[in-house]
Amino acid sequence: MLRPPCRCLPRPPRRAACTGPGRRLLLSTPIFYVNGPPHIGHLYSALLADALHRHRGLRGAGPSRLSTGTDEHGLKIQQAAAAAGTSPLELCERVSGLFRQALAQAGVSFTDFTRTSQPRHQRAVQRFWGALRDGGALYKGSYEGWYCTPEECFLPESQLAESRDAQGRPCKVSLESGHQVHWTKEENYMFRLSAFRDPLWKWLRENPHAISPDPFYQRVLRWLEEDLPDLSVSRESSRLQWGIPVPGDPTQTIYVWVDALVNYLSVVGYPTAHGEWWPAAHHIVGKDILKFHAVYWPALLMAVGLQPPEQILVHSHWTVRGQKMSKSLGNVVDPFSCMEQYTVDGFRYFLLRQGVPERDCDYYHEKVLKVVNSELADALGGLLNRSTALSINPSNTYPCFSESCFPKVSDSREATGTGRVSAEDYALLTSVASLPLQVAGYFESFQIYKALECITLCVRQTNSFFQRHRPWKLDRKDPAEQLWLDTIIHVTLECLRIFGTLLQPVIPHTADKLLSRLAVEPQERALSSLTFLPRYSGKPCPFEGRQLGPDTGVLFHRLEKSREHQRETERP
Ligand code: ME8
Repeated sequence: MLRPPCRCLPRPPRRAACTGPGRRLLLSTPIFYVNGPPHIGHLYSALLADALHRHRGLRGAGPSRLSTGTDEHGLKIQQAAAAAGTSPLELCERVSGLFRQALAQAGVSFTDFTRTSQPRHQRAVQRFWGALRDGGALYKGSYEGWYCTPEECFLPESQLAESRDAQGRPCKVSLESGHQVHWTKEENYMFRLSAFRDPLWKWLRENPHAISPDPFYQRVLRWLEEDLPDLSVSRESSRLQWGIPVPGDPTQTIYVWVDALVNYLSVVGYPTAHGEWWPAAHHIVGKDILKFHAVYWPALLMAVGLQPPEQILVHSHWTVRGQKMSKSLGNVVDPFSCMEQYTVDGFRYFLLRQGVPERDCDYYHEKVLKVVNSELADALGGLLNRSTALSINPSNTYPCFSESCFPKVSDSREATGTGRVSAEDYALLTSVASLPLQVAGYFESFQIYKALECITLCVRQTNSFFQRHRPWKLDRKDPAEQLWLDTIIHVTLECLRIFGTLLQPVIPHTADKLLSRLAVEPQERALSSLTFLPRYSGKPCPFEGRQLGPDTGVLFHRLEKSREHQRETERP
């Protein structure tokens, strides 16, 4: 292929405009293809972003936005519409609406929903293209190779395998996705990706946390050691009509991945207003689209003189009973029915508690029931229920803490044999007091599942504390016993207040119910002002003596086995 000389590449990226405390942050999910309805994998990406967004809000960490949306152009959508006997526009309207509805129903706190068919986005893409062209990053060349339409990219031989098509004829398929590829030869615009190997390498070496978790960072470094050929960034309009035309050349349509990636800029007002937000962007993406985000996108940005995004947070995939989710296997899990079956918070909790970004995670019905019932219904709900029971707290108020019952010690290891309080009780205080920082650290390092694991451990510890002291056995007529009883309840409610506050980004409805029951006002639910058990340190507690909230109902109802699964297990 003929490569005309490069005019002025690469350009040094501009300095970050938005660093420092209270700074802005753009969180994003991928924009999803509309060739099929949403599934739980899409929801998982959005929930990770949502939990980070909500946690940031509770920390008062500065203005942030959460962008999501739908990727509506390309051959894949054009073909899906033709197969469905509808127009691409009709297909996009319908399926984009489903994505929006699923995310809204799941409580995803998105501030922006981009559709690549929107004129605002299309203008931004054309301007971006103009900047690439003006910077000398594009040239026209004849390109040929194996194109995989479901992945919307050309694949090198090393990523192909031999297979057979539906008619039994030999064909080539993508190693990664198993989809058939087709030999394509076209006149295309090419992007000088090869010129960006060194700048990309430098960027990654200087920013070891730019791609997280680390195994994905290492993967990208390995890619940069391999061949990095130039990238075809347009398709002939005769083949691909459903897309954004190349400015000044109607015979070509802009490659759908360039179109889609620019959504992260168009959403913050590129080409005029993006400076307020860019490059303070954290992209949450699945491992399947890592190369597009960690290699192509930063290179494209550098080519127009912009900085790469601050972070790319990568997660692995959900499988279903050990199998990859796929239309052909008929095992794609519908998020609407999961939310109905497990409740919104139940399903949010399951995905975020069991989803480990570094590795694929498996979904199946019994596992959801087990996790959600044991941790939300029994442990958390049971603790609230027991510690607010009218039989032990008939006044239904937040009881007082007595320093004499729970004397302060400077080191919890010294605390054996101090009256009724045991070393384990002091250990509980230490665990819960350090929980907010621990949880914040895990959110910061994109390990939300670990944050939830720590909270769960503390809930268990609190249950043991309550159980150990058997407050229901205490004699309320005896003033000394009453003081001790009140102290046990006070400590338990304080622990619950911390759990409820920390769980808000993950199970917002349940956390709201819990905090309302504890009479914690909305303005008292932020993480920045969260203080655990102030009375233990001799400080006043604003909750003492408050009337508890009126909703005495069950915090989280146990989930029942679905009828369908009931039948499955009953089969001989
Ligand atoms: O790739 N488990 O869109 P897409 C977890 N339009 N997450 C999964 C998943 C699974 N089994 N399957 C999909 C595209 N995902 C492009 C993106 S962005 C500029 C353009 C999630 O509809 C995961 O985040 O195929 C993955 O990266 C994304 O959905 C792909 O969605």
